[in-house]
Amino acid sequence: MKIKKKCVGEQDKKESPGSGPNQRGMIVAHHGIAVDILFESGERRMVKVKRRAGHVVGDNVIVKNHRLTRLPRRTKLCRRDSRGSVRIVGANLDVLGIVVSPMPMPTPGYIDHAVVAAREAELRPVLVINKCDLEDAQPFVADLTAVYGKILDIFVVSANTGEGLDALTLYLGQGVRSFFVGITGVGKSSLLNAICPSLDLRVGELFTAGNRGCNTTTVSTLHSLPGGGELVDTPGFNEFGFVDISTDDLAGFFPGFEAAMEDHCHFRDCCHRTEPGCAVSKLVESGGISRERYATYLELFDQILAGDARFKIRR
Ligand SMILES: Nc1nc2c(ncn2[C@@H]2O[C@H](COP(=O)(O)OP(=O)(O)OP(=O)(O)O)[C@@H](O)[C@H]2O)c(=O)[nH]1
Ligand SMILES: [Mg+2]
Repeated sequence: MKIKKKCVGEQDKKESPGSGPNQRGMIVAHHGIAVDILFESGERRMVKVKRRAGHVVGDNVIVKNHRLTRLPRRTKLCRRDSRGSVRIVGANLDVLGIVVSPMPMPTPGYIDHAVVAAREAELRPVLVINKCDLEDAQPFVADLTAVYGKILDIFVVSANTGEGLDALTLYLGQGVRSFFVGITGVGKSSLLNAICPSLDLRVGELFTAGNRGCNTTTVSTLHSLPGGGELVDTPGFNEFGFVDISTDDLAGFFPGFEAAMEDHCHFRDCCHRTEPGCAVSKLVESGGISRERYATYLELFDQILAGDARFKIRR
C-alpha cells in the first residue's frame, strides 16, 4: 500500500495527526524546509520546519498543533564540512556501515577516519565491501581483510549478484539502526534496494574508470528492513571533518592501535609521534601497522591540532 504524504505548516488548521493530542514519531527524511515523519500510528506525513532548526534523520519528535519538539538524542554522528561548520548527520544510531568498493576506491585514510568518527560517537563501525563481483575485487578484498580483519566485522557483498547479502541482512536486522556512509558511487543505495526489494531508490550511472561518481542520493532517508532493524541511506561524502575530538581520543580510537594502547608508552602523555619508548612506534617498526596508515594517523593528528586552533580563534 502506498502511503499518501501531505505537507502541513504551523498555520494549517485542518484536523490531521499532530493537530490534536501529542503525536510521537521519528524523522525519516529531511527536505530542508520540511521533515518527513513516520508517526507511531503508522501514518507518514511532512511537517514544515525552520531550515536551520537542526533536526536530522533518526530524531524522535513530538508534534502537537503542528509544532515539532525534538526529544533528547541517544547518539549522534557529526562531521565538520569543508567550510568548518559542524553538521549533525544522523541521530539515535547504533552501527556505522562504512561502504567501500574496488571502483570507485575509497579516498586514502577514508576507512580509518570513519572508524574514529564512529567510535567517538559510540557507534559500532563495520566494513561493507561492495561490488565483489567485479574482476579486480579479489586483491582489494584481500588487502582490506589483512588490515581490518581482526579489528572490524567485515561483509564482502555484491548488490548486483546478491552475494553476501544474507549475512549482512542478518547483522543489520538485530534490532539496530545502521547508517551507511561511503563516497559517491560505491553502491549504498543499490545495497538498500537489494536488501529491501520494495524500495526503489535512485542509483547512479554505471561506474566506469575516470568517472568520479555523481552524488545521485541527495537526501538521507531512513528505512525499516524486512528482516528487522533500520538502515539510513546517505548522500556520498568524501571525508568526516572531526568535531571536538581530542588527540588522545584519536589515538584511543585509531583502528590498529588497540594493542599498542594496552602496552602503554613510556610517557603517559605520549602523542605517538617522536617520543622515545612509544608503543605505537614499536608497532610500526615491527610491521604491526603499515607506515602508510601510521602516516594517516599523523595527518589526522595535525588536522585536529589545526582544527582546535581555528576553533579557539573563532571563540
Ligand atoms: N558491478 C557492480 N556494480 C554495482 C554494485 N552495486 C552498485 N553498483 C553500481 O554502482 C553505481 C553506483 O551505485 P549507487 O547505488 O547509486 O551508489 P551510491 O553509493 O548510492 O552513490 P551516491 O548516492 O552518489 O552516494 C550504479 O551504476 C550501480 O549499478 C555491485 O554490487 N556490483
Ligand atoms: Mg545513493
